[in-house]
Amino acid sequence: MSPMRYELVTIFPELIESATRAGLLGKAVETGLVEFRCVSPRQFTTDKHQSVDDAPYGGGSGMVMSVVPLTAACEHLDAEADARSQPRAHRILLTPAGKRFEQADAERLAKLPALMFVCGRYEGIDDRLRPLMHEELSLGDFVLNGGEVAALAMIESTARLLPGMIGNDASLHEESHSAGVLEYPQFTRPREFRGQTVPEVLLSGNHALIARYRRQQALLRTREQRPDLFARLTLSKEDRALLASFDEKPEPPAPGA
Ligand code: 6GU
Repeated sequence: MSPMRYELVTIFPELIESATRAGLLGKAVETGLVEFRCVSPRQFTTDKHQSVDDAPYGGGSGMVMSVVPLTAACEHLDAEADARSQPRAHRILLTPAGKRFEQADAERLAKLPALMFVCGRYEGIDDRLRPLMHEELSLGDFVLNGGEVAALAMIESTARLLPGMIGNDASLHEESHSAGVLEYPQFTRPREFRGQTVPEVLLSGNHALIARYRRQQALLRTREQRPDLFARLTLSKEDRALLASFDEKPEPPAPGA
């Protein structure tokens, strides 16, 4: 299998390169599962200050990233792919005005052979860059100084879905099984920590009961922390019974309950 190729257009290539050398992502690079290509729009400037931004037409505060070096950087990456007979990358603009990125996007993008993340900085990007993009994505409703951290989040969430990524097989299956629900609480040794004990049911060895307890806790957590997700769930009859048993008696389900 040819590696998933991640291309980045950023004025901070060192930021991306250091993050992609660490941890599981670094391993994935070493084993040839993924590869990274970073280019800076600064490489494609012609003035002596290597400016990548300029004052906005119409006035106002702040600077705007220039469309010229950004376009040159994108086209350079395409030309490189062409020269290697590799598929051109799917172009993604990182902007807080984009569609909010979610797990379904990670799953969709992980299937593509190459992704290009175009990271904006400063107060904005010349709007004429937008027609060159396949899509625009945001990490959420908050503001970052630039798209780099958002790109890294999208890289990590797609890379971990790639077949052959270390340790993804069983846990990914569990994740899809519990889609739309938050994780159940987990515990490891010691059995008691500062007066907090591990729920008895987890020490019981009764796997059916443990599964029921975990499902109940996952549903409760989702209802409490993420009412928006909870509202979109289709609860089974068993799920409703698990919630009802908690609402009547706020404890883990008793044997035979
Ligand atoms: Cl993709 N870019 C910036 N600058 N801020 C963000 C974002 C992206 N997503 C959330 N906030």
